[in-house]
Amino acid sequence: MTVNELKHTGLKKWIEEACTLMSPDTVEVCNGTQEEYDRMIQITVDTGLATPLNPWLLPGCVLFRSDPSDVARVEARTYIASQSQQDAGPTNNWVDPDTLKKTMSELYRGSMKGRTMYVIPFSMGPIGSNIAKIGVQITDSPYVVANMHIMARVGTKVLDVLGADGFYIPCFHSVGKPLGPGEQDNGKWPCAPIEKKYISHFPETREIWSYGSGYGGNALLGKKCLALRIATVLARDEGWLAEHMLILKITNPKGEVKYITGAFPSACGKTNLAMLVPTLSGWKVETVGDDIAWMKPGPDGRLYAINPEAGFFGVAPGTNMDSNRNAMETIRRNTIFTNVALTEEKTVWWEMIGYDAPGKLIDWTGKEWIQDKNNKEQKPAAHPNSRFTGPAKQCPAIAKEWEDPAGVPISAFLFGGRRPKTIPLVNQAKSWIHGVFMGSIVGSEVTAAALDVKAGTIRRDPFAMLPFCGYHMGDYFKHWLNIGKQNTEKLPKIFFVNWFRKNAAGKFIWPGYGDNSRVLAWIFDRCDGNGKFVDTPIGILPTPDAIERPAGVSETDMAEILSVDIEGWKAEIADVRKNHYPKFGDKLPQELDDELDAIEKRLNA
Ligand code: O2Y
Ligand code: MN
Repeated sequence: MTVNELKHTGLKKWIEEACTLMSPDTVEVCNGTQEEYDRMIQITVDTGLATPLNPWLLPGCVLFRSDPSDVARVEARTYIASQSQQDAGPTNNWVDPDTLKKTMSELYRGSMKGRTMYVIPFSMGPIGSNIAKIGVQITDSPYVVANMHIMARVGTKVLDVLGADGFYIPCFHSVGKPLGPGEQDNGKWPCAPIEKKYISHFPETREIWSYGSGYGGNALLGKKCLALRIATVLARDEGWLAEHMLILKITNPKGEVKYITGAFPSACGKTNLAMLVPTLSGWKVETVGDDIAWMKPGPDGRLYAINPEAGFFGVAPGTNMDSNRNAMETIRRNTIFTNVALTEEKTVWWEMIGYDAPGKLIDWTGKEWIQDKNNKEQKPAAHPNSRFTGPAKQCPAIAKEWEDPAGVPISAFLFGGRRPKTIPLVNQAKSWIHGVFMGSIVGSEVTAAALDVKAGTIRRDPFAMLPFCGYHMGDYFKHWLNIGKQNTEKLPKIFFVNWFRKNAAGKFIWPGYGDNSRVLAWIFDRCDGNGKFVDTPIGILPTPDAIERPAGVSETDMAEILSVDIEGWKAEIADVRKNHYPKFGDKLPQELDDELDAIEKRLNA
């Protein structure tokens, strides 16, 4: 389809204006077909950006190596350009929207010279779902087009739903590397230097402008930019929730089903939990989503969740047959790998894949790499943020409801972090406000490796949304409290979990992974008011015998991870009061301050 053939006049005008500004050689409206995907991959192979992998061992898979300056989301270059700085809040970078648009327009001027502008109509969520939203991304990166094919629903069928005047979120993207006459990428990943990268969000006008990066969350604009930062603003205004949460389907031995969602900061094993293989006999756990959940009240007053994405953009290092068998099975075919190592057999390898490097490798920088296990200083072969982009429908554990346009009814929310001390294995909130309090104090203990803060400090990441909330976080807490005022008896129950408690010897007490199903079973039962519990000053905890112990966890261990550490909690309350809540100023809801006081009072009783 050509731009002229588009039915949506607003969309046509927007594309024409973008063309005038960015001067691409040609424009192509993406149709979302397999032919188009294959052609995008072929273009990147022909320009030396992609290496096709072994068609017998990894059919339909390719490997990309990005520029060393373009390997992750860049929070320092990510902006919420609301009209007033106060609306962006203390946790976001803010620039005046007019100033930012002026700066970025100059960068976009001529930025697509020598390249094709691809117009990608995409749906976040099953096409036509009343929870889904449509975006249109223009980009000059065939790598981005191919990734968007996997991560979202793209093409003509989206334009059909959009019609002649439907609402869409316009998303500009350019890698910021125009080509001269006859020039080609020639194997060099195109991007702009860090000081010219901008990942910008205009919440009032619901626009996204991204410039200078071709990688991940900076460039696949449906994901963090639309499905979280812009969606949080839409959700606030329209009365729903856009959250950084996995979605699980759990079936108990009686065949009863519940759906739960969970928010965890990075490096807490969220993807592994999303694809967990239970060790508890008779229980089944299936995946609905691994990263983002959009939840709206349904006609029966319950919250219904969809996974707005269609693929997984997962971290490769650490993924193996023990940590995440389902992810490993998902990425055996039709997968894009970025910044992992290449083997001589043209397969992929990364640190902690479960076996030693099979001979000589090419590392993520394109250099020869031979594993030297005696050299503790050896640089990794795969970048620590190397990724796979794989279709969710290929996951062996994908739930049959994962594309249900109505969504799935949610029974529980989980919040968690990496907390070696104080926080018990699982703790149910006494009330919705108590649960919002739990979400607001989520965080992980900083390890000795992080040099900018004292080891032992808790790096707070409220609701695991710190880099993803498109407005003032204090107002976001208020929005959560408001959601709790509707249909109170139908609200999901809220739980704080912690798989990372350590003993006096510094060893993890709980084995995690598939054994987390034992905790999920208690949570499942609590949603129906069942499960053995004890009411404590910090929340509702399982009795020590309520959760079936996995191998290697003694009765004493269980008692330890389910104990209430009164002094630890007093210190936690003091830390939240002194170092965390003041950041939100007078936008911190009074209810959360009151909750802090109430817990403290119970601890002192
Ligand atoms: O580094 C990136 O661009 C990707 S970040 C990411 C990718 C998938 C899921 N979650 C995240 C995240 O940062 O939360
Ligand atoms: Mn994420």
